[in-house]
Amino acid sequence: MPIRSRSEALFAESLKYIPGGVNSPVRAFRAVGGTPFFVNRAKGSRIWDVDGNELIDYVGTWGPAILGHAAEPIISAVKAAAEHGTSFGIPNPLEPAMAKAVCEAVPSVQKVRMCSSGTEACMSAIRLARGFTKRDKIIKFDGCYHGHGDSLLVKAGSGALTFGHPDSAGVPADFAKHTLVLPFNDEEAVKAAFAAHGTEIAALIVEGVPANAGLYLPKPGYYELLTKLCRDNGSVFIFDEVMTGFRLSLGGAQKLFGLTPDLSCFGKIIGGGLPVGAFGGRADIMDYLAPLGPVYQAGTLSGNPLAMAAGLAALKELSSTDGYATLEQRGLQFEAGMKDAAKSASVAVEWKRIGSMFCGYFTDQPVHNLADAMKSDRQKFAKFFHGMLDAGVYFAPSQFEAGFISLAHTPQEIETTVSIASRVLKSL
Ligand code: KE4
Repeated sequence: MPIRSRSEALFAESLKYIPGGVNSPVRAFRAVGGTPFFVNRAKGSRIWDVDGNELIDYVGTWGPAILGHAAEPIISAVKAAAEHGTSFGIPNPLEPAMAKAVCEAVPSVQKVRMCSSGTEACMSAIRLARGFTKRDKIIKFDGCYHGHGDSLLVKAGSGALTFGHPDSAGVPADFAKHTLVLPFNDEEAVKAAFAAHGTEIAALIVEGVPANAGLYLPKPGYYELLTKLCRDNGSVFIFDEVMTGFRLSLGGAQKLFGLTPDLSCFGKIIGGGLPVGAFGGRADIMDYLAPLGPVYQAGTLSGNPLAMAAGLAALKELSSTDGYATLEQRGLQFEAGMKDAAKSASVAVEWKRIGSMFCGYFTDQPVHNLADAMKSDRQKFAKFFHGMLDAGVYFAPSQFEAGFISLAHTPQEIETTVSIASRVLKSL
C-alpha cells in the first residue's frame, strides 16, 4: 500500500477551510471512498502525489491534458505571455487569433465568445437562445451535465412530459420548471416533447457524447432527429462540446457525426489547462450578444492572455500533428486490452470508448442511457478504482465519469495498465 501521509495531512488541513476539502466535488473521492491524494506535479502521462507516488494518469485534468501534462509548447507559450502581463481587461491580439482558430476548426461556428469555464459557456448559450427566440423553455437529457448553471441543475419531472424540479438546493423551482429533462436515446420521448411544447422550446442542449454518467453513445440517427426537431420548431440546437471539442477531432464530435449545431459550447482543451470556456455558432444568433444585441454576457477574465496562449499552443500542436490518428490507435489498444483483461478475470465490464475517451461499467448489460448506467455495480467499481490506484494507475474517482488517453500515453504504458487491470480484476 502506497504511503499517503502527506496527502492525508493536507486533506485534514483543507477540510478546515474548504467545504468538503475540495474546490470541486468529484475530487473528494466520495463516490469511491478513501482520502483524495494531493498532486505535487505532472508531466506527460504521469502525475506524482505529494508523497512521491507516481501514477499513470487517465483523467488528464478531466480532458484538457490531451497533449499530456506540462506539454513543452504550452509551458513556453504561457511563460512568454506571462512576461507581458497576466490579465488586461483590454482586447489583446490573442483573442481574435483564438476566435479565428475555433471558427476555422469548427465550420458551424461563425462567431465565438470566450469566457472562463464550461459552465459559463453553457449558461450563456442558454440565455442567448432564450433571448434570440423570446422563449423560456429548454430541453436537456438525463445523465447529461452542462455545468452548474441554475437552468441546468434540474432533474426530470414526475411524468415524461412534466417539466423539471431542482436537482440542487438553491435552484428556484421557478427556474427548474422551464427545463424539460428527457431520457437520452429515446426518439419517441423527444418527438412527443416537441409535439406538446415545440413552439415554446427556446433550445435543446446535449453533450457531444454523454460523458458525465460514464460514457455512452447516441444511437445512429438520434442526433440528426434532434437537429430536425429543433429546425422544425424554431428551437436552437446547442451542442455541448466542452469535453468532446478538439478531443474527438479538430472539429469535435459534430465533425465525426456530420452535424451543424446552431450553437456549440467549448472549454477544457482550448485553454490548454488554464481557465477557459467559449460558445459560438450562427452569426445571426451570436450578434444578439451585448454590446451588439440585447443579451448581456460578460467576464473580467474572458479572453485572458495566458489562457489564450495556452489554448492556441494546444490547438497548433493538434492541427499540425496526426494526433487524432495516434489517439485512435491508443484507444483501440486500450479498449482491446481492457476487454481481454475483464474476460480473463471473468468480471462483467461493459467497456465504452470513442476516440481517446472511455468508461468501464461494472455490469453485464449494454449501456445506452442513464438508466442502464445506473445498473453498474458501484461497489465493485470502487474496489477496482482503489486496486488500480494502489498499483500506480489513476482512473476517474467515480463510475459516472469518463477517462482520457493523451498523446503522451505510450503503447508500453497502455500494456502496463492492461496487465495491472487484469491482476486487479482477478482480485475483485
Ligand atoms: P466547467 O464549468 O467544469 O469548466 O465545465 C462544465 C461542463 C460543461 N459541459 C460538459 C460536457 C462537461 O463535461 C463539463 C465539466 N466536466 C466535469 C467532468 N465530468 C468537470 C469536472 C468537475 O466538475 O470537477
